[in-house]
Amino acid sequence: MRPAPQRTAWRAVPAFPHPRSQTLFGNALVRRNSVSHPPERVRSRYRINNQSSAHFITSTIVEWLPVFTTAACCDILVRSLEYCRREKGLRVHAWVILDNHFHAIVSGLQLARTVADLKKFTAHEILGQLKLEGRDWLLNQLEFFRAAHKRESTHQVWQEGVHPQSIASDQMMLQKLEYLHNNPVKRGLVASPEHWRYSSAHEWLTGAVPAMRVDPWR
Ligand code: NI
Repeated sequence: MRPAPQRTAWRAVPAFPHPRSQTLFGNALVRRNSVSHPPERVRSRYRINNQSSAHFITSTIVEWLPVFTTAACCDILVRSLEYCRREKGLRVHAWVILDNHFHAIVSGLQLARTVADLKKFTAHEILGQLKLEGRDWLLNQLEFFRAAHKRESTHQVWQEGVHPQSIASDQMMLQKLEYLHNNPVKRGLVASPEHWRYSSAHEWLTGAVPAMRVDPWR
């Protein structure tokens, strides 16, 4: 059932621009898709109800296990996002991969379905890559923590759900961009968001902040 439109007398936050309009965030042109689709059935506490709006999503490895510690594992996720963009109409507005989870701001038709497929596909690919890398401890953990109802596979890579949050305004978009791109900084891995290879920060920010200034030569 479609939720009834909220009746508010006024809004503190300006609404997202008209469906046909485009908004510039940093260097990226963000457009809201005006076509609406019925909600997808997904097994999650949260649901993507409004298929046409951009969503902030988070997907986490079971038990927060550190899977994305090699470039090959990160590249599986990047390639899969690119595939969904090319073949499934997914729009990726921002993304970041950390060792045990990733965040993205995405939009597009059939969003819930596309993201579910992406998780399923990357889980399979990641297991193959972990075997190739001989990461047996990790594989054993992914096997041990497989949910009991997941009978179709021997391992579980991703936790269920993506905790989607609909981006309701430009202000919320900027807040989520800030949060997303600052993940590696908060962990102390890089001095500035754009130093992290596996994120879209370099597309949004100009000017790097070095961890330490060096002395001039000569
Ligand atoms: Ni995070």
